[in-house]
Amino acid sequence: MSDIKIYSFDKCPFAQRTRMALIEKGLDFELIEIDVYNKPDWFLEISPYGKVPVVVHEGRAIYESAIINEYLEEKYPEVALMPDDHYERARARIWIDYCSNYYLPACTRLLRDHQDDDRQQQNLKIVGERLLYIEKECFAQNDGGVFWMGEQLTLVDLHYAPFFERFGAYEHLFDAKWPKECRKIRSWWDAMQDRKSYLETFLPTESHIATYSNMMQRIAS
Ligand SMILES: N[C@@H](CCC(=O)N[C@@H](CS)C(=O)NCC(=O)O)C(=O)O
Repeated sequence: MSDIKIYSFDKCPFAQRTRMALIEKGLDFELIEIDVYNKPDWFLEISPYGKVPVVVHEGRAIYESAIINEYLEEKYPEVALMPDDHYERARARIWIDYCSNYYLPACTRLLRDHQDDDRQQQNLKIVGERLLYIEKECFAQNDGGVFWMGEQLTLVDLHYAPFFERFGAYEHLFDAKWPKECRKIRSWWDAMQDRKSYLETFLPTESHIATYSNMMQRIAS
């Protein structure tokens, strides 16, 4: 039996990040599916925020996907998912932060404001601008390699991938579009979709459309 347990929910993009990290690192783990809409009482004892993902390792719980992934990186460095160079590591963390504080909030506003045409037009513009920023300030600065940090797949790729997977649902529901200049992001996304870690964790666009439609109904009521 594995000594890593991950408490997850198949539709959760944050849990997907951590499942992808475990798979990329080739670690054995036990996957425990939690229905986040109907959480068992015992789950609240190991998840202080009541959220997935939680990893229990050596009998102790670790939560928050970005922190779990850093923990796995430090504990299991054999398959490295962060650059060696200190500056590049800092750069990787800046892009992880950009996802959490800029890219993802821009996408989340699409769900929140879908009934307000003016705000939604502004939101779509901001999503496009953030994609262009990533293309120019990150991908265009790399010497080579298809990944976010260049040649090496890192935690940055895993941090963003679940939200690019969901872009098809933004296209369908909100008419979101990738700026055509985002060619390097496109190549990245093509490469990511071939990864075993993606193929074992992704859900089809129809599933995301249904999830977001339900979420929007809940927000509206
Ligand atoms: N910042 C957290 C976010 C995790 C999160 O929001 N998980 C959602 C599912 S996608 C959840 O467990 N929601 C249950 C709840 O809030 O009650 C992380 O990165 O791990």
